[in-house]
Amino acid sequence: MIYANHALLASGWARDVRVTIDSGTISRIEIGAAAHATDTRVDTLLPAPGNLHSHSFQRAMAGMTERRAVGRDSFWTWRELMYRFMDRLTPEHIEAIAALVFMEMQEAGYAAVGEFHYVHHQRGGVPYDDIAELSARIFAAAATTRIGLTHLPVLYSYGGSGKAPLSEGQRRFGNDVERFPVLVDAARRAARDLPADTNIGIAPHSLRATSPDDLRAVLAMHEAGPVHIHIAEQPKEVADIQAWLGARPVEWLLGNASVSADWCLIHATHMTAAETKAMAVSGAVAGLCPITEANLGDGPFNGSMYLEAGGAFGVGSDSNVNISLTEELRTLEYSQRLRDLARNVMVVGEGSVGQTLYLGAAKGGAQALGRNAGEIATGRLADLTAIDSTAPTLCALTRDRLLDGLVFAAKDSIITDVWSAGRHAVRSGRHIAREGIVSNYRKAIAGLLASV
Ligand code: NGQ
Ligand code: ZN
Repeated sequence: MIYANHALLASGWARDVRVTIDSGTISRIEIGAAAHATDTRVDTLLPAPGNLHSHSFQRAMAGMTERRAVGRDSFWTWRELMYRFMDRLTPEHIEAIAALVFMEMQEAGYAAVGEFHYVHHQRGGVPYDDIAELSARIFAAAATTRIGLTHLPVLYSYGGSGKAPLSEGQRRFGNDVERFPVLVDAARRAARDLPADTNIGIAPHSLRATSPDDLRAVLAMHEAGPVHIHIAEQPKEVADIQAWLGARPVEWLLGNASVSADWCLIHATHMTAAETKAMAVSGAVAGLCPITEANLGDGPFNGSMYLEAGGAFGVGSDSNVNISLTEELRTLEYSQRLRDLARNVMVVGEGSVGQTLYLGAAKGGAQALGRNAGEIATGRLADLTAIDSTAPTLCALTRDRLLDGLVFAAKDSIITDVWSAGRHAVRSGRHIAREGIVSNYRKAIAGLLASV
């Protein structure tokens, strides 16, 4: 049982709240209750958002691509460096990095992650003996950290739009539409021992890494669950797709696939007003990754118009160059302010920007991950985070301003506890398996550097 001095329930703020959890799900909420001696006591309880987009392995190259090479720096040159780094990773590296990343996510207040998993094969592109070896490594990392996992095996068949062949650096990603379902089935079997809140979806990587026919084929095979796709992140990508398919990426996708609430469109940075409104109406979630989008020079999302049109959104840490939920939300809002020379953009009408962003990301994140979560209510998964509202950063704020303080003013050290479907993984601000995870990571990185 959790006892919170304050809790932000689906029905609003409440005091002296006792939350009962049964098999990972919230079974009872008592308001104005007395604490029992055995309760876990926290100051302020919030729904914990899911992180809807991650490529965990990229964490290990954070800080390695921030040196200027004149005339040679763009998203596309970053991608070359990333491919080169990725090529040296072994299954052991991938598991150790993923465990560190998932732990850091939980310490940042995320209860769950959507791992957009596209490194499948050995160097050169030959599958491992177990075709889902690297999915199994992600599962092992999820088990170690106890994070809620939505695994998204990726179909990546081409090197660029117009069915260009895979480049040397992309061989480890490659599957065709025949082999892809074999991989997904193997991943499903390997995930059987994970907790019941584990979910498996599919992810056609992007329009440029698939083809209209292949996309149709994998969607026809996919019975239920999340569908994630990268879309319209870079101007060159928009121009290439337009030249090939005769429409802009979001325009093409909305016109040619039955995009619905099961879908998550990652980035969707470059959209016309018509695309923005149509995407909002589709019910899909915009998977925004503001820190990575800033880091890679993608541009600002059309946030104000999308929100105005009622669009669903969530956030992801994508390249994991920095893992911070509050910073993702803050960067999203600041990208709008810098573009519009305005303040308090990401809210419809009047009200709290922090609360709009935080609760919006909790709701949209849960939707994108296919998790029955996103708010504190009976029947929902116990994806919960606790913060200390008595800390100097927040102690002056009334409840209706608390999430503004959290998003704009606080450091992640304000987070005291995190539960992933009731699994209490972060206590007193630290992950319970931190020591072992960090020492494994250090060993893996030492091995990686020695192999160069
Ligand atoms: C990714 N990253 O899947 O990690 C991509 C780069 C690619 C972003 N789009 C790889 N930010 O596009 O092939
Ligand atoms: Zn991505």
